[in-house]
Amino acid sequence: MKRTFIFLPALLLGAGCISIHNVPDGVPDARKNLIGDKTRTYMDIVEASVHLEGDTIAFSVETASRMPEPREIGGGKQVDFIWFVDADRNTTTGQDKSGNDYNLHLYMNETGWHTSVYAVSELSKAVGNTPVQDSCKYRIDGTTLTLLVPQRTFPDVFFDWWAWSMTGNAPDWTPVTENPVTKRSSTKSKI
Ligand SMILES: [Ca+2]
Repeated sequence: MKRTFIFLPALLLGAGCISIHNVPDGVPDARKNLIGDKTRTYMDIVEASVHLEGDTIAFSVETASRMPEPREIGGGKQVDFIWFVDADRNTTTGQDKSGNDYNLHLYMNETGWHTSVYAVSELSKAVGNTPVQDSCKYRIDGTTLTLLVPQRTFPDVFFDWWAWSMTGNAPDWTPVTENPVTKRSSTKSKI
């Protein structure tokens, strides 16, 4: 945590912004790369980014088209946008071989938008600051979807991350559709 207090003020002064990730305008992702139902262009991630906003970390994706309204999507359907965080940037620790310690879900079904933060590794479970279901803020701004997770959730602001969209939590809505995971990025490489 010590590095946090050294580097963030420098960023604020030097850049005039609070971006903490390696590409200020985000990590691009291929357009029209959905697997499954390619007409669900609202799931097609074209850019992903992570920024610090006050005492929260903002996880965003931009999609190829606007998400439908919850009432339009109908019963039995659900779209999850998920950001994975490898908190110790070590692929040998985590939920699986990608090294993810946290899975951050912003998802929509017929009841509306919801948030879930999962601590999925021994490391993240030991931190113990995991937000409870639906306690995180979020923004739906046109084709930009943002999940705001308290910074205290994570042991450090420096971590690896990548994003995914999928309908795997609505398996009866066929075909199950996904935007394959975006390129792995790091909030540290710029610093
Ligand atoms: Ca895409």
